[in-house]
Amino acid sequence: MIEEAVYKQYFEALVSGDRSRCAGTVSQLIDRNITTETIYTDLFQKSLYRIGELWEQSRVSVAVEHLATAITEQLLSQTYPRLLADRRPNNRRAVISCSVNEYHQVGARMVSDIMESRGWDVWFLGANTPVTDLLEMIQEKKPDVVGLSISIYFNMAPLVRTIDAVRTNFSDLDIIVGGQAFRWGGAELIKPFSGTHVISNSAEWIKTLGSEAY
Ligand code: B12
Repeated sequence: MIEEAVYKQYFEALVSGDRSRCAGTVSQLIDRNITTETIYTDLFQKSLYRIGELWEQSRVSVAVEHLATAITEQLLSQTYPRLLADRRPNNRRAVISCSVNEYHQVGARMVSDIMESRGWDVWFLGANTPVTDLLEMIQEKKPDVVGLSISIYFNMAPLVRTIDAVRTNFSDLDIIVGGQAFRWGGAELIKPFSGTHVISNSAEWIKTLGSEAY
């Protein structure tokens, strides 16, 4: 658990763009054996959600939001080696990508990192992957699961087209979709596709990863 005072200290540093102070807080949490999954959700995710609220209310600029995201991406790289320390390969493979037109990639990257730490081999493709390139990657890597991320509701139609293409070309491949777009609905559009699961929040997908199906 991350104390409110520690979170606040980190958040102030993040908003002011103080990368080294943010990194210092993360190092201290690592020294205290706070799990990487906790750091991801209770520090990185929580602070970016807050930045989003402040941006929506015009209380921080786009520049501040970009800076905070860039710092967070660097901190993900800082914590990544630790995630792999106790990794035991499970011989399962996943391709994780953002959907077409989807530029929010931090959540999908976190999903990829945590799956990797749980033993998966993961290929994380980042933002806005065109459907044909995604299909080629699936053909090449032959994953057990493909994960698609979507944060913006208006990207739901391209997501559905992507799922349709994946299902048409790889009839048995498990598909998981997640991300904040589902806060505004959309799960019913995914339901008709067999073997496709919507996972709406991090607690749910961490639980799913630990279940027998995965
Ligand atoms: C950073 C940011 C950006 C950056 C992203 C850069 C990058 N490198 O990723 C940039 C500048 C590109 C951006 C652009 C836009 N953004 Co923006 N952005 C954000 C912000 C502040 C943080 C996003 C983030 O990283 N969150 C933290 C991650 C860890 O959380 P997460 O994505 O939810 O992921 C977790 C879970 O959802 C889940 N998950 C996610 N993906 C998957 C996939 C699978 C398979 C599974 C199982 C689970 C899963 O697990 C993750 C880990 O726990 C959010 C605020 C917010 N609430 O998140 C706004 C936010 C998402 N953006 C918003 C908007 C409106 C936009 C723009 C439309 C703005 C504009 N007018 O141009 C554009 C759209 C661009 C596009 N086409 O995608 C709105 C969306 C509102 C809505 N109703 O849809 C938000 C919520 C801000 C707000 N409060 O209004 N943005």
